[in-house]
Amino acid sequence: AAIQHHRLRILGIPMDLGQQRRGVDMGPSAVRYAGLYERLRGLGHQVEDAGNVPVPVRHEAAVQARSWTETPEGGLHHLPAVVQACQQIFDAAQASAASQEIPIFLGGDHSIAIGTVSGMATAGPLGLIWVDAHGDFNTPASSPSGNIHGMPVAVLTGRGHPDLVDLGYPGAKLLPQHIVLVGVRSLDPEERVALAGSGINVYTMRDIDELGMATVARRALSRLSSLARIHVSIDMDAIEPAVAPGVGTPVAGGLTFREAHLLMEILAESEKVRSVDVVEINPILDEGNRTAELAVELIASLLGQRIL
Ligand code: EXY
Ligand code: MN
Ligand code: MN
Ligand code: MN
Repeated sequence: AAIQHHRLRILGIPMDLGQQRRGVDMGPSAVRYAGLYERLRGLGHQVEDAGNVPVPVRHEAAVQARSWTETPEGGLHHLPAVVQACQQIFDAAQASAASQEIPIFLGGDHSIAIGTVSGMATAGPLGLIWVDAHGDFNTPASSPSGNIHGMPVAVLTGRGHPDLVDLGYPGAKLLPQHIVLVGVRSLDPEERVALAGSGINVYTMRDIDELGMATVARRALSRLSSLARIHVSIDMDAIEPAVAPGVGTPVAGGLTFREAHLLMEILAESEKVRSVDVVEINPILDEGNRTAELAVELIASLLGQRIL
């Protein structure tokens, strides 16, 4: 079948407050420099780069004055600043959800997905495919770090700090059976127990090793077969760190280059992809700009690029 052309909106979110390392706020620039706009235009899509959503800077005076840095509130680092930024992200995503366009959200750390997914969920039932080495299913009680980027999947199902859970509108944004995790290989002890009992569909690296990515990708889609709209959240640490070294929390044993592309290609064929996050790229830790360059190729595969 011929490639479907869409209106695409690129939105940068230079968020680094959901974790401790510096540099992930440069992710949007890295992906832009890697040629995202041109690549998507080249596929025939109509593309608009809408610039960046404002995110408080770590050492900004206002952030300091309101103790938005250094002091975890209720154990969560930078909670008020993350909530403020996610509210703006929510507003932008909600506007996109109400239009015909497909937004491409460039993180930033994975805490941005609290805003992107919540905003996209305002337009009706939404399936979520979360591609990640991690479960991102911690709560303030289970988190070993207090880092909000380890919590967004829990938050979206209604578990966690109320300021995060009630972002945009009160309560859970997604049903657990409408969430699929792919690429998982690093869970904290309590996170693991909670995830196993949650009803979320989890495909670990072992599942991918045993079944192959084609089967995993098709099963993931069949789990979401009742839904017409899917959000794909790509944490670049899902990919093998030798292939995607520019991430803050690398874990060995990740997706190969082709496994990652095959997943995108099969998801593209569903013609249900309504929105995309690409997160956790840290250019300071990268070799050249190869992780952002890979991200551009994966987004292209997700939006219709094919080999033949
Ligand atoms: N599970 C760990 C924590 O909660 O601190 C590490 C989380 C890393 C989250 C990343 C980016 O997907
Ligand atoms: Mn993540
Ligand atoms: Mn991760
Ligand atoms: Mn493998």
